[in-house]
Amino acid sequence: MMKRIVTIQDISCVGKCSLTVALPIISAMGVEAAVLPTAVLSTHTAIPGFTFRDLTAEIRPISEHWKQERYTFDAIYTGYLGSFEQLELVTEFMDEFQTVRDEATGKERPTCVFIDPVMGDFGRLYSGFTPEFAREMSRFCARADVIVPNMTEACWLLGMEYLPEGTYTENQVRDILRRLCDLGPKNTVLTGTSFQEDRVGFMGFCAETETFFTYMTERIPHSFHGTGDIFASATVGALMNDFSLCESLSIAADFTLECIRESLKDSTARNYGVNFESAVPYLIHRIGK
Ligand code: PXL
Repeated sequence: MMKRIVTIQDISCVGKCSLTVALPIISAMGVEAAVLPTAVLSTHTAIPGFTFRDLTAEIRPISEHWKQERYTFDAIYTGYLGSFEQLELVTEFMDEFQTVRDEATGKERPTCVFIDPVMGDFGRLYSGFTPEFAREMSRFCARADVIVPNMTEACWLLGMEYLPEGTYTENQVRDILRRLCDLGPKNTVLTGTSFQEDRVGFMGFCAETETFFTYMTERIPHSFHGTGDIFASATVGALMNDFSLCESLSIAADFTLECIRESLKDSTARNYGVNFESAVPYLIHRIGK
């Protein structure tokens, strides 16, 4: 039986982020991806002049229709969310869609809640986000099975000063991960973690088993927009293919590196995102499909 997830985030029409990467990656991994678009933008917000049409008013009617049709989801994956009201409505959505029905047995099991608390990078919030929103996002994260902030987002979630790369130790990251789990999520993963200039990866903490896990890959000294969304989408896809959390994150980290390599190979690559399309065959092979 094919798994079905719903991803809740904006659609940036050009720019290879949010839904335009989540959909193809998750579908390619053999998982049905339903979408609940929260806004339509001409491009992501790093490109000057972007348009923005809010779709908050659609969240409840869409969810009511799905409820009537008795659709359930194996996972709810949230990315970029733009307002307090959206956080509230998506929390309500999670209350409504807490379980998934196994069509074969008719039994219900919990829906996996995967939250990427998209808010910023390099110590700064993206255009339109405020410290108050970050505080609300930390409450929103409480119900997650997995959250995947980068260091900027982790610091905003905890209300602490940003720790730039090269200034933090492994012990400090462990402390951040424990404190993030104290907010409520079952597993916390810090992305883009680096303790050595030429290596980058993730470090995670599972609250239930009180265990840390780490995975580092080669670092390519280039920064690309949208890689966080690619990483999160591939992790959700791998989880839905029954890989463990740490395996899923490692697959996603390797895939993200492959995407960056593909972009660098291509001198015509557009600079608003990576050539993830060329790396999809690698990903499918990597998960044994
Ligand atoms: O990649 C995260 C993201 C998603 N959606 C929108 C964004 C960004 C990052 O800037 O602007 C609209």
